[in-house]
Amino acid sequence: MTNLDAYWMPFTANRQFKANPRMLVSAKDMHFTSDDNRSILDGTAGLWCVNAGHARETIAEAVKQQVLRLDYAPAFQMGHPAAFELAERLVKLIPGNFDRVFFTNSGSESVETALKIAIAYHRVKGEGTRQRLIGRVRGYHGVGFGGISVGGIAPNRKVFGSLLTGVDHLPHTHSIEHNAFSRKQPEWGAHLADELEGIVALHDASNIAAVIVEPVAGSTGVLIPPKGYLERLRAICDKYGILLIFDEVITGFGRLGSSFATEYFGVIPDIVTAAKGITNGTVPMGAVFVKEGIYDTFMNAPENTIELFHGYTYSGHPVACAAALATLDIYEEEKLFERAEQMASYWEDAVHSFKGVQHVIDVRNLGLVAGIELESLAGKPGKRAFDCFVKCYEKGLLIRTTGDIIALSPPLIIEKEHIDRIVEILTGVLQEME
Ligand code: PXG
Repeated sequence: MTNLDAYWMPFTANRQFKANPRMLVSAKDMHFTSDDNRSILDGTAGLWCVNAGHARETIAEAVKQQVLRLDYAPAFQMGHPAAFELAERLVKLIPGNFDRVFFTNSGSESVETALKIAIAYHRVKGEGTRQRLIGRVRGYHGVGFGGISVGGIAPNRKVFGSLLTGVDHLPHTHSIEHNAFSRKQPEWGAHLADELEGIVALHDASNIAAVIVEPVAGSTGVLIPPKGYLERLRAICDKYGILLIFDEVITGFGRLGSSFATEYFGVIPDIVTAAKGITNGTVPMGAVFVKEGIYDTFMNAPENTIELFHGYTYSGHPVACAAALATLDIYEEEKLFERAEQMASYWEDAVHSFKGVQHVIDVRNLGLVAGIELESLAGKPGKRAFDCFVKCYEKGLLIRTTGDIIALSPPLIIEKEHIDRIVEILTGVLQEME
């Protein structure tokens, strides 16, 4: 038996886990296999990343070939073909006029990169006072200091000191009172975008660099934007020359049944962050897309100067690029984004069948995402959902929970029978739970 002591596990109750480990040893398509040789249906695409399903042969082959051909090339002042090819493919995939991509290794790094680009962009334009960043309550933007500062999840912030200065937050848009059991976008809440006007009035537009939001907030419990909300944010940012950043780490690469949320909602931000599904979760990688004009603004410095003092040893790593190119091929050949769109109505009906099941106080959905909110046990927030997670795992289903919200986000290759199975297991667990 492997010794579990040395590994300090991320975002995990370490002692609880090590006392009763849940160990996955292999995976194929829609299923994991656990160390006690049980098949576990993947209701979460890993952590929202394995959009094309597990263990895809063509990605494995592309990775192997890349390691043998060119395992690594320095990322600074040197290049290799796959990074340029991938960037070209990505800007063609995303709608709107995004014309450049900066590569990172995770969603968190994409967020830090986007925030830094936003502040530096205003400075090179001669508006160096624009330094403030506006996030949103309940926002999740990874775990870098920038990301937790603009993020709005107290436990992710409170023990980490003074964070970034000059940050403010919009209110979140979640309201069970007004929007419980909405299908797709809820009706109530577009006016919450107008809170940005108040923030601008307080700090003055000349001091604000960017607003960052998740178009659909994922890890904070599946918060779907109210109808008209994102449009209003866009309009207010335009009015004051503030850059709008969409954090699409979860919503990118087909999750909503479109390439990006940007396409789904028809609202085009200035910067988009991505990661996760870019390589189907096989090799760490992230990307930041910038709208036409942003890159060009940086190109006014003398030609021999480095225009942006930012980057990672592994920006555009050859193996990540190879995995991403093979992943994009799968998305395209199997039309997985369209497939997700087609499956979304069956998914919607299925998850809304949780309405009326005991403990369930809300169900919300969009694309192949669903949030099922449970009533908390008195004095024990999060316990009911976590117990549900453990019981589902025992019965062969992987779900994610945050607080007392269950988040479902299966691989886009999911079949109706898998959806039925998710509903069957989860309903059974909820019915037998305290
Ligand atoms: N932005 C968003 C919107 C995310 O969802 C990140 C940034 C950070 O990405 P990295 O690659 O640095 O982890 C994320 C990550 C969950 C869950 O269960 C969600 C994430 C990560 C782990 C778990 O909801 N999102």
